Amino acid sequence: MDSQPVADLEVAILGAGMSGLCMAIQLQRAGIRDFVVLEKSAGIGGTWWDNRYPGAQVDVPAPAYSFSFAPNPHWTHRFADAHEIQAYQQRLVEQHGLLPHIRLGRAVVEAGFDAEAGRWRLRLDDGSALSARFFVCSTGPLSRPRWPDIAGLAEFRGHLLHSARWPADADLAGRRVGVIGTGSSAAQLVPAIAPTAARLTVFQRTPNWILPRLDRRYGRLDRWLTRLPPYAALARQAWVQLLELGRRGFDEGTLARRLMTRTAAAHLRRQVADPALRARLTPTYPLGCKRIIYSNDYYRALALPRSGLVTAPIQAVTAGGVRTADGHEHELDALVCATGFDTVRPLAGLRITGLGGQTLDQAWHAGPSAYLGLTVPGFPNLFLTLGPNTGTGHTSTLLFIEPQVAHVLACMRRVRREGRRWIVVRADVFAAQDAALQQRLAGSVWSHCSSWYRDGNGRIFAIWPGFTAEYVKAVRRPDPAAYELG
Ligand code: N01
Repeated sequence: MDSQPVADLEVAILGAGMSGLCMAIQLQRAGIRDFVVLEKSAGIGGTWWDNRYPGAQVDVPAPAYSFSFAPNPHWTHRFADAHEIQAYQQRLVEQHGLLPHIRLGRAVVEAGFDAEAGRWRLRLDDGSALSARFFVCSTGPLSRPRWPDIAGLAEFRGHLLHSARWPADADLAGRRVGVIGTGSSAAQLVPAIAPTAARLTVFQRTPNWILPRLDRRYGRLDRWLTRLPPYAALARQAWVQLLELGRRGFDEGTLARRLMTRTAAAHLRRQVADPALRARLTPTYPLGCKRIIYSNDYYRALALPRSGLVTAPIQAVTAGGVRTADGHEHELDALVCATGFDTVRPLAGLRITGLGGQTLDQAWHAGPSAYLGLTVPGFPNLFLTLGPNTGTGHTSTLLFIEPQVAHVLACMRRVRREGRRWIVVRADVFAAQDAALQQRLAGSVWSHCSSWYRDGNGRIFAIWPGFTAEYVKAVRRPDPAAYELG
């Protein structure tokens, strides 16, 4: 790939994950070929490049985890694994001729808006610079691993790993392994490593709600049918509608909620025979508050003879393992931190300066927020995909990406068509939308526990509270009155 610094471009995209690739494809379709995709990792895929721990899979059905314009006849299961998804992304890159636009292993360290020229000026970690009229940050909320704030972590002499930075050569077979965390990542990697570990100890701070995973293998017929565009579109749409019904499960008093809670309780009863273990695995917060886990083998992995669940709080990590508050020393050869992501500071490490010298960190002093998750007052020609409050707990994130990209393109077209230098969201429009959103989130299911959806003050900054259709309608075509041009 080209290692020369590029100069003046129309668009710079940060991140070669799902949303960055979608942006690049749609730019090309719109006839805008003067763009670059800057990716800090050594490969394509974003979260699917980074999260390659054993057992990594998506938890929405694959037909809905494909773009509407790119059905994938290669899925082998309803729930695709990380390798298949990364291969899908790689194929998108090849089919759409994106390779010449992608610069791997390049991180942007500084981005400043030059209001006079109407351009973003970017500085990269290799010292090179470029400018682009539009800057699209497609880094998503789950790109920066969060290490646990536990005393002594640096003292550990065994193999220390994070689920989101899994080394390809990690081999935990025959080792005494500890796993900190019980979220989606842990629920997938624990069953994958439990059968071969000498001993597996899971350190649980909070139990989670787990629903069965209704997986199935896709056979030759499925794959043949998916090559027929009407079938692929129908199958995708059927899943989209079914998943949308699940959104009701997050509302108090609904039938969907009762069904989901009962199913999760029955799943636990069926899979865990020991009442004492079952009690320790029973959540004390309402279903849906944290991300729901879909697994058929997590509970079973915990019940294996060489597995153990520790619920005593961790006091410290020591050179030889983990010490818990009950005074127990758990000796370990490897310690896996499945402790999630720094979602509160999604663009930390990159200084973004908008109008009047204001940095994005300053604008976000009370936490990340953006108009419909996409644009920030004071930051012209800057767009976020999968930005604040566009996460979803019930459906495919790709359903949010496509309308976001359509919105961004419409804004770009408007600037070009009207011969202007920049476009920026009106501060009053943003403030009104954000206030309404926060009002709606207050008292919602997500306000009843701590999770990566909330910051330290309890503000819910990551999740979209409504149905997908509502978001799509609000976003697909930008309201011209919401924006100012300069
Ligand atoms: O991270 P998490 P994740 N001491 O933040 C615990 C997506 N995803 O990587 O709940 C002890 O959910 C923490 O405990 P608690 C998906 O959106 C999707 O698992 O804070 N424990 C928790 O148990 C998901 O929601 C898939 O009490 C500590 C865990 O670490 C998101 O990524 C697969 C601790 C962190 O859970 C994040 O999931 C994987 C400490 N100091 C991920 N600090 C799919 O299937 C943290 N914990 C698509």
